[in-house]
Amino acid sequence: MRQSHFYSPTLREVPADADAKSHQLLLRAGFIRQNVSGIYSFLPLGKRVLRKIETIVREEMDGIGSQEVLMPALQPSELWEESGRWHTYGPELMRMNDRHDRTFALGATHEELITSLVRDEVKSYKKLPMVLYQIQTKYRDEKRPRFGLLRGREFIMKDAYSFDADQEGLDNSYNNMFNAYKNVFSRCGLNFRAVLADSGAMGGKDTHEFMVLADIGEDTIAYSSGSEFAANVEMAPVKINYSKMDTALQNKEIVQTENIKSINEVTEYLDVSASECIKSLLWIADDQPVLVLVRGDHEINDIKVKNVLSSQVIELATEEQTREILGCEVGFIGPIMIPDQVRVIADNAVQFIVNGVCGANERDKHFINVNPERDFQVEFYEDLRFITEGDPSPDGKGNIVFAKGIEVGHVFKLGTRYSESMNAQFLDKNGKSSSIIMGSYGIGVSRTLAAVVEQMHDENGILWPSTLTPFDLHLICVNPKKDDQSALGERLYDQLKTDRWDVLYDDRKERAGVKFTDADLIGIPIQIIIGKRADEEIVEVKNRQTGNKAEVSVSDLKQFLSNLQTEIR
Ligand code: 9G3
Repeated sequence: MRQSHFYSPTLREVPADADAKSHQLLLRAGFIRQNVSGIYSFLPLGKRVLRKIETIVREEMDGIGSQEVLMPALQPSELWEESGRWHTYGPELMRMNDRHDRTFALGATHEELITSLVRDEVKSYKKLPMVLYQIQTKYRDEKRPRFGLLRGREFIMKDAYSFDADQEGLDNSYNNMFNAYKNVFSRCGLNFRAVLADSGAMGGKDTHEFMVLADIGEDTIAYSSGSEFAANVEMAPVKINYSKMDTALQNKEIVQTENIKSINEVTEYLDVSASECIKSLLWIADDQPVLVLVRGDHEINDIKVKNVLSSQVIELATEEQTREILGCEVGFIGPIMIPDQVRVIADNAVQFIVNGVCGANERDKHFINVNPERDFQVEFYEDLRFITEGDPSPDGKGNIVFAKGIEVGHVFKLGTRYSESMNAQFLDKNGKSSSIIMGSYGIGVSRTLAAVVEQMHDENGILWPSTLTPFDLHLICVNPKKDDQSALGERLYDQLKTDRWDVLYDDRKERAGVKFTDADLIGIPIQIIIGKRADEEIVEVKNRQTGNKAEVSVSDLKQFLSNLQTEIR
């Protein structure tokens, strides 16, 4: 492709309202242009990369026996009425009416559509398992679209749906998809983690998110430095064999602590460490007061408390609720001598505190030398705290590291959530009718493109991996006005295309500096520069990823390029 005729307008300046690096670079390098907030056009460079990602996705989906379909973006509202979701989604679900005033949703996802498609034809267990997928535009009217393709209102998703006769079948479909996702993101050159994202029963296995590690990411993940363990920070289980210090138990004493409330103030004033303190907070779980205890250096994980109490609603008691129920303000509450109707539960670490400190349930008073079991009882000890960096990984291998992540994939075990409500039944081998067991699996294809740029760029521009680069080679004729340079340029352009390289040829009548800046911005991994030594049939080959340059004679170029290709990431 000749760059003089190629639609890839580069920008010198960083666009004002682009905060994410990928957003800036994709705009500046001429890969995308914004239509309106959250809605983008892919220019030829962007479309080429998009196509390569889609090809990788198709290969991996087809590789596990999924079948590609294409469903409509216009979805009759009746289907969302059947599933009960028409009224659960607010303005994020884009809706419209047709000329006959019938109502439609613009597809944000396709569980309803695909279930209505399958229920009409798939009636026998003999047709199961079946996995269907599509690569299609999705519409979600985000309240705050931002970071370019990372959070758009119209975006490209691969969404797949599995249909099985039983739970074992679903587990199998899920595992196949899980492994296919690992292949997709590895082939895109991404540093990612498959993250336990279960929000239901703690530690359940029914959903994972695929997170690309990047500071711009909106989610915080906890992953192990020594294994593949990774979880949403609020989901990560804490598994530690605490040991009890073997110091002698001292007698409990009450001490005057005038206006000393926070853990920092207590540790400072009483000269103890946070790990010797018992932090007590009153929660209201389904209208029941529950005092939750954690060690002073830990934080209560409200999702874990909610799950362990299997309560519907849980919230921190207000100041006045605390005063009313426990008779004193938050900074001085503790587990000793509290009203019977208040349940007391504690994180596992609390039971190993020796001669600790806790509030005395009296203003300006704390207890010291407090020992669990001797001085207070709890209903139970459980894993109730947030995991922290440095904790041992729950799988026992390595330690926990926190990182920000961009969610590029999400896999769910849906069960019969949609087949029940939309009556997608099949006859099993005994002729009994039951609901099809489903799974749903998404990859943000356009988001993945941006995530690649977030992870692979330097101060001069994008660093495309060889699997996704818009072209294999960037051939640059420094000064087309020089006959020897333009003649060699034309010759090499033809030769390289004949050798089946995908070449972007910068034949523009631009200053050399502009050409080099644009080439580094666009980020094609191999640059071939035709300059002053063209008359000696010598060109310069630059590895964009490492910056290494070499002078190569045209006769050695073919060999040189195939060697270099193996070094390119
Ligand atoms: C909506 C809107 C936004 C949504 C959804 C529905 C997220 C919605 C979850 C999923 C689940 C899976 C298939 C591919 C993988 C993910 N945001 N989700 O259902 F109407 Cl406005 O999309 N769907």
